[in-house]
Amino acid sequence: MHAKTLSELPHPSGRVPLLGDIRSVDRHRPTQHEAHLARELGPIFQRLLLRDRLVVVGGAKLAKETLDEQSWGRVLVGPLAKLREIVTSGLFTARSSDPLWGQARRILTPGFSQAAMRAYHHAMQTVADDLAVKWKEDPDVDVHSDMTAATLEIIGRAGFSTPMGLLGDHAAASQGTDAFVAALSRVLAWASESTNDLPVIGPIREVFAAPGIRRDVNYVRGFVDDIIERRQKDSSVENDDLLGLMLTTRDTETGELLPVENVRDQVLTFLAAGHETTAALLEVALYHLAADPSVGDLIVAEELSDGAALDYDEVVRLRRIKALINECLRLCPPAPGFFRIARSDQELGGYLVPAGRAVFVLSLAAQRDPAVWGADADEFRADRFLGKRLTASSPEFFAPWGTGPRSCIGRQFAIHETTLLTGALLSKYRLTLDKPVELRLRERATLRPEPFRIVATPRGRTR
Ligand code: MNH
Repeated sequence: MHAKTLSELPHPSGRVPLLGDIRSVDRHRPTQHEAHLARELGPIFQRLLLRDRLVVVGGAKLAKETLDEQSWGRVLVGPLAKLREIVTSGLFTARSSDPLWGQARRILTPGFSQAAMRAYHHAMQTVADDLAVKWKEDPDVDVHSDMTAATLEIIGRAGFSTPMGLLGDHAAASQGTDAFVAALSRVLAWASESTNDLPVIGPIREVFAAPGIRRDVNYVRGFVDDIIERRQKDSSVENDDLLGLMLTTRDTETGELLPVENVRDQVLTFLAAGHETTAALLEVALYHLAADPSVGDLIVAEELSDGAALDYDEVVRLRRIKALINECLRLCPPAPGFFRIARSDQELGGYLVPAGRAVFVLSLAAQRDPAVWGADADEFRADRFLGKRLTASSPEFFAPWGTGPRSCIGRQFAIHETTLLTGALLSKYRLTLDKPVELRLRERATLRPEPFRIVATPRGRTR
């Protein structure tokens, strides 16, 4: 058996001498474009940008092979490498070899246990209640802005015991949170777009963007410092939330506390990683519920018939909503892919991937691969995951939370908040689209719906 070299991989047509496959670059929707290319070019292909060859793995079978931790590992390239310039050693952007990564992961893991979710439930519930009140006053819902507010409030109230001033009674206390959201989103856009630029264009753009970005980064850091300082001064808060863990827990292995500069990186990481992805997921779920209200009617009839507030255990048992959320994660993974690096020479789909070479695993394509998901792979079917148990040996590729030791630490947190919010809102409101719109996704390191509106009509309380 002789494997072919990566230079022999199929590539998009229209390759230009010297510049490579520039015609195939869609700066604003790069991963959606790559998912199209995967249908055309097969389960593994290349995109050449000047001298950089991006190897894209979009077939379920090959993508699944890269999950093997013996042969493949995680690597910081692409937008992640860019974000390192801003948050050097937060959990997301720290190298696995950085001792601070292991230390922070060990310190923070109890903050995501089942017991911790039970403790966060109430704070999450208050956000669901605030949203329900807001929708009662104004049933014409701007989904993007409400989900940004809800997810930031949840990470703020549950994770940092700090209301963010975006919803509810706290809205009056809004202290620069809107400016924080705007600055953070510009920074994320910068990190993602500059990665997709050709290297020749990149540095020029960066020079122009630099003063603005620097101002945004400083603003975001100041906002985070305020949260930390307020906690350090306030002895009335119990230190049992994420911020408390970061500031007061010693690592079991090293006996060390996290350095304060690192806590800064972590708070920013959780505010960013915790809201943008979860908001994207909620928006996709609300879109599908509003596009076909019968789906929500069925869920309400089966799981939410009494319309009462949901306690922790009830949320855990909402299997139809969980299935719906998994279907949203499959079709529109907020993190559309991740990088894997070959630990030793690997053969992938008949090609030799030499040790140290990174490939981009495109979940967005592999989670829609008809070879394993069936002919209706592109269709939204709310009950596709009902009663389905995926294991390591199932043929289906499904990795919206990433893989291995660097997979999402916030997974249970995100699942609990999306299930609770969806359940709470659905039990009170019937959702519809005011006019038919397509779900369009924009990319800013995450895959997130473009803004759309839904109408929230109170359900009759007669049932
Ligand atoms: Mn999250 C890592 C997806 C919600 C905090 N997250 C990852 C990775 C994926 C991911 C994929 C791995 C990326 C990679 O390998 O390059 N995360 C999601 C999705 C949602 C999400 C789809 C919601 C939906 N994440 C959250 C929430 C939090 C969070 C909520 C915090 C409260 N995620 C993280 C952190 C990491 C991470 C921190 C980095 C973990 C590590 O490297 O140790």
